[in-house]
Formats: sequence, C-alpha cells, structure tokens
Amino acid sequence: MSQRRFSHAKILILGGSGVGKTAFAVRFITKRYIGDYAANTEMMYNHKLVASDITLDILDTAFDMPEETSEKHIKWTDGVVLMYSVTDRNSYQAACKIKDQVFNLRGPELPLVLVANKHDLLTARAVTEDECDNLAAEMDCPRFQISVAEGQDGVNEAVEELMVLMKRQLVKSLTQPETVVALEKKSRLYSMKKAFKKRIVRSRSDTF
Ligand SMILES: Nc1nc2c(ncn2[C@@H]2O[C@H](COP(=O)(O)OP(=O)(O)OP(=O)(O)O)[C@@H](O)[C@H]2O)c(=O)[nH]1
Ligand SMILES: [Mg+2]
Repeated sequence: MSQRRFSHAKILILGGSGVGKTAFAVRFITKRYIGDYAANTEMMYNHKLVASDITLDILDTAFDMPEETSEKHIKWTDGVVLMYSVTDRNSYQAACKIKDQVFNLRGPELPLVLVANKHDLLTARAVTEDECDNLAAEMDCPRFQISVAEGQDGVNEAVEELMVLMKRQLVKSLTQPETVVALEKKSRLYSMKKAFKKRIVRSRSDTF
C-alpha cells in the first residue's frame, strides 16, 4: 500500500485445507454460495467496491503451497483473513502455525482478522469458542464466527473490519517520521522539477 489515500489494498486469505477460503472469497465478490469449489487452487481476484471506489486484490491461497510461496504472499499483502473450520481441529492447529509464520515475517503490525467458519455445523463442533477467543487474543485481532454457507453478513463484516484496520495502518505509516521525510523530499523534488521546467520555457521564449 504505497498510496497516500486508501484506494487500493491487497488481502490474503490463509487457512488449512477445506476451511472455506474459496467459498469466502467467492461469497464476498459474487454474494453467492456455490458449494462446490476447485480444491487447493490459488486464485487472485481483483474487485472494485463501487460505493467507496476502493479496489481490492484478493488472493485466495491453496493450503498445500510451498513455504517460499506462502512467505512471498505474506510479504506481499496489506492484510490477512486467517480462517479455520469449527468442525476441524487440524485446521485450528494449522491456523496457529500460520499465525506464527505471519508474525515472524511481518510482526504484530500487519492487519489481521480471524474467521471461524462453518458455524452452521455446530453439532460437529471440534474447536471451542474459548479457543477461538484465545487465538484472537494472541493475535490481538478481531474474530468472526460465521457460516459462509448460510449468509453474506459475516463475510462482509470480516472484510469491512479488515479494511478499517488496513486504513488505520496506512494512516499510521504515513505519520511515521521516515515516511513524512520521504514524502517531503518527494514534494520538494517535484517543486524543483516544476521550477526548472518553467525556467527552461522562459529562457526559450526569451530567445525567440
Ligand atoms: N457446511 C458448510 N460448508 C462449507 C462452508 N464454507 C465452505 N464449506 C464447504 O467446505 C468445502 C471446502 O470449501 P472451500 O471453499 O473449497 O475450502 P478451501 O479452504 O478453499 O479449500 P482448499 O482450497 O482445498 O484448501 C466445500 O465443500 C464448501 O462447500 C460453511 O460455512 N458451511
Ligand atoms: Mg480453495
């Protein structure tokens, strides 16, 4: 996110196998739930939010990717949706590992939201609500307990919250002393360039 205004952001969806990452991305973009998605397939979506004029690059990842690929994605992103399924204990453990990888690479500053999916299947629950709260507390991030299958609201809320965090992070980075100095330098250079161009035009018109 190198711009000064929040007009474009990169979102990365991470999580264990079959937790609903693709269903989440497709639900957010198309508002639909198809139920049958190509498994373990990476896909980049470019989505413009008409109301706010913000463009999102959303990268839906394949769980089974090499570590160097996941590192590249984590370094690329402005914010992460970390998902697990409440019916799948392994996916909770996978989320804990992914959290460590994200923190190692980007520290605690990277905006994150935790999404516990498949809340329509609570009879098959394998991860408790306390465990969800604990992981969210460790990441110091908001958490959402949703069912992508059942509705759009939870998906929208999670993405909207992530956008708030990413915007906050952008504002914070713009007010950091090194960014302010870099921007001032850029603006000084721009003014000098403009003045120089003016002088050339004036000296040309003096000649003729
Ligand atoms: N019951 C229920 N099923 C869901 C929900 N979300 C996704 N699924 C189903 O879970 C399965 C896996 O969903 P995907 O979206 O493909 O999961 P994924 O995380 O992208 O899977 P990989 O890319 O293979 O890692 C599919 O059969 C979905 O229909 C949900 O909220 N409730
Ligand atoms: Mg998928």
